[in-house]
Amino acid sequence: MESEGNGEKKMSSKPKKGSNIIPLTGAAALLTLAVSLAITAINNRRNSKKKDLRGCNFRVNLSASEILKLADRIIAKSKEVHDAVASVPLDKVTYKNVISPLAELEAQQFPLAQSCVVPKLVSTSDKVRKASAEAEKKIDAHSSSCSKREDVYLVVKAFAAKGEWMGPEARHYVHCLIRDFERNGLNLTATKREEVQRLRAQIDELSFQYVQNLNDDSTYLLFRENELAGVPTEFLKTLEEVENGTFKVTSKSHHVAAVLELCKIGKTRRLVAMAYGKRCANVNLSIMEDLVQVRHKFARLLGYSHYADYALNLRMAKTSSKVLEFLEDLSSSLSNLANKELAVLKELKKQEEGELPFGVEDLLYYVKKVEQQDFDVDFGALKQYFPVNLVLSGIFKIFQDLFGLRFEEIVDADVWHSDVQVFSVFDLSSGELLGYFYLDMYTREGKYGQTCMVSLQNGSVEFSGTRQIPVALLISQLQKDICGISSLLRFSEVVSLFHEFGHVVQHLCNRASFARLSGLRVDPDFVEIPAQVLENWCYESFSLKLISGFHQDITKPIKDEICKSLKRWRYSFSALKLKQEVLCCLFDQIIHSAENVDIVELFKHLHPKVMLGLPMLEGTNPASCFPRCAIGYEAACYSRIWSEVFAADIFTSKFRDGLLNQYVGMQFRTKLLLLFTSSEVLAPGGAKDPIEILSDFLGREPSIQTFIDNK
Ligand SMILES: *[C@@H]1O[C@H](CO)[C@@H](O)[C@H](O)[C@H]1NC(C)=O
Ligand SMILES: *[C@@H]1O[C@H](CO)[C@@H](O)[C@H](O)[C@H]1NC(C)=O
Ligand SMILES: *[C@@H]1O[C@H](CO)[C@@H](O)[C@H](O)[C@H]1NC(C)=O
Ligand SMILES: *[C@@H]1O[C@H](CO)[C@@H](O)[C@H](O)[C@H]1NC(C)=O
Ligand SMILES: CC(=O)N[C@H]1CO[C@H](CO)[C@@H](O)[C@@H]1O
Ligand SMILES: [Zn+2]
Repeated sequence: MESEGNGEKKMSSKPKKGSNIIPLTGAAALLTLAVSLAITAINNRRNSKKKDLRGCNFRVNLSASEILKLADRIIAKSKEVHDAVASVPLDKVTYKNVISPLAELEAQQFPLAQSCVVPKLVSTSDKVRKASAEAEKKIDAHSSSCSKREDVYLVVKAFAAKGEWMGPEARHYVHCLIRDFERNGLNLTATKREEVQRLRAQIDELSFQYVQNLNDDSTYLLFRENELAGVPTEFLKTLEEVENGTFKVTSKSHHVAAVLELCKIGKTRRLVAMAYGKRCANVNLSIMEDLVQVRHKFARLLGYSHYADYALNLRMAKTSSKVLEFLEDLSSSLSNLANKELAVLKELKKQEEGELPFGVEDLLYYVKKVEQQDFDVDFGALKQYFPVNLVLSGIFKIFQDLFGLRFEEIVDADVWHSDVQVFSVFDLSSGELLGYFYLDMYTREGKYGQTCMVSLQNGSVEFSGTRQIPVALLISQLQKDICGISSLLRFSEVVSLFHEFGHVVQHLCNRASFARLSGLRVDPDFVEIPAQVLENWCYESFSLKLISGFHQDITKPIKDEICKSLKRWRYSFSALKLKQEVLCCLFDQIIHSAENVDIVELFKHLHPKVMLGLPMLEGTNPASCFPRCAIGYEAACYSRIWSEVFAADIFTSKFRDGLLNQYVGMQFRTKLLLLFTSSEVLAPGGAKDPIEILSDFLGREPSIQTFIDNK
């Protein structure tokens, strides 16, 4: 075991070679993996002093006091560098005394800051997690104050005005620095800048209040058992029994979903859907109205015509009219199919409930019913085909083959929990070390509850030419093996592992010179595309077989019929589901790009138009309970569908007929994963338009048609 403290550690030489578990699948892979795990275990016991990873500045398993000390050091160093840059006389600015110190500071401090912040997500110690959260607050407050430093802004601006020659990547970096300062109002007069800060604070307060109201919502309805007919008894048992025979159905989404999907009584579904759609109606509608007004004011002060322009300025979609056009195109392209889907549901309702009008409260229930009848996917039984080790080695194989990579486990690396594994990633042909990733797969107490990829270090190149390699961490929530039986993954977990692995590979294949432009900090409309493309491997028989095997006899992969059903299930009623999503995105885009929209009337008007004539449930208004639009995705709700459409186009036209086609994979790796990050894809004037890069890869303009045809 690791002894105490690992504050300053010397760099080790080469990481020790681990066993290469990758190119095998099925039984062989599992065997190799078992061997490799055994080696890990032995090594863990043998090595009392573990090695640091060469070139990785992320520090593992710091104690609470080390974290707080390190945070203070980070802040002091950052202040020192910012002060030095700010003190450069405006007529003496050069790349070397202004830009490189800032770029190198960011690159070097990021892994150290992550060493303080990441323990909040993964540490086993309560004390450490608390210290980590405290450190994060301090570091965030400091970064925020740096992004408002006028003295630094003026120096950077003076440098840009001087026009010293720079490569396209550096020029893009300087452009981003200035843009970020100006998005904070630094090119405005002092009074206006204060106004910007005041409005920013008001926006934060209002959106916080909106979400807080939703979280605090404690409305509920009471139903007798017969009124809840259809919901499973196990679910009923979880409900609070208020008086004898009446059960409390709250407006929490798991309660609502269970009733809307399973309850046979139309009236109950209707009541629940109404209560759900009315949450916080009084207070949040007016908060939303205020929020939109303040956002427009904020954007206008900064020189934008409305908030959507401000938000979209950083994104691939660029303008609100483009987003609206995209959403409207998509909605009308989906109408035929959605109408067919709706007809099926209406017919079923007629059979079950007679001539009652079909309403939005019936959608989930009848969709579920058809899915139960038509698809023989038993998700409980499906798990038996996804033992964790097999899935993992299959994923490794696919990613390595496709992208020309080699993963190698480092068995004696320092980690924060004995379950955590570390891998080196090499370029297959050159043997160059590209980076590392940590896998922290299993749930445990106190660990962060989402599956995600976290960057621990971003790729960059220093002025001196030294390259810093990227390091990633994948956190997931799998159940650990019980009594030596390999844990089994739900299908949704398989898909989400694939997705997050897509982010890991995207991060590691990065060749950016600037930490700020590296990793996943590309255009937010683009960032999900690679991971969404890769999710498709979970629905093709060929690749599904590489990642599956019956747990008691892993030579038996999943059956073809099941693969086919999974694919059909993926697209079942997808046009209707997507229409609902488009509806919300339209609302979000319209209110953030137009003046004085009546948000109550807007939904009433849009609903039947998008949802094939189905009216909104009376008294409800989605605008009062639409958190994405209040915080985080305002004016950008469309982004998820946007990237899905492009992902579908890329997969279908490039990969579907060659799931392990390394030629296409390498093109994908060098063209798309490097978006914005290598001079190859940067035009002389700065960043190339992502649409151009996509068109270049596809050999034509990207289109929504493939996405529609897949349905
Ligand atoms: C149960 O409900 C019935 C009718 O609603 C009522 O008459 C009876 O008193 C209740 N019993 C108890 C123990 O609350
Ligand atoms: C400040 O910068 C923004 C964005 O670069 C620009 O639109 C705006 O016109 C500038 N305002 C002033 C007063 O220069
Ligand atoms: C992490 O550090 C703590 C003490 O700070 C130590 O008890 C623990 O064993 C370390 N964990 C690992 C996996 O090295
Ligand atoms: C490094 O990448 C991460 C994730 O992609 C990003 O959040 C972070 O801001 C980047 N670091 C720097 C210094 O820009
Ligand atoms: C005025 C009003 O309707 N306030 C409500 C806001 O939302 C919370 C949570 O639903 C309710 O508790 C308030 O009554
Ligand atoms: Zn993602």
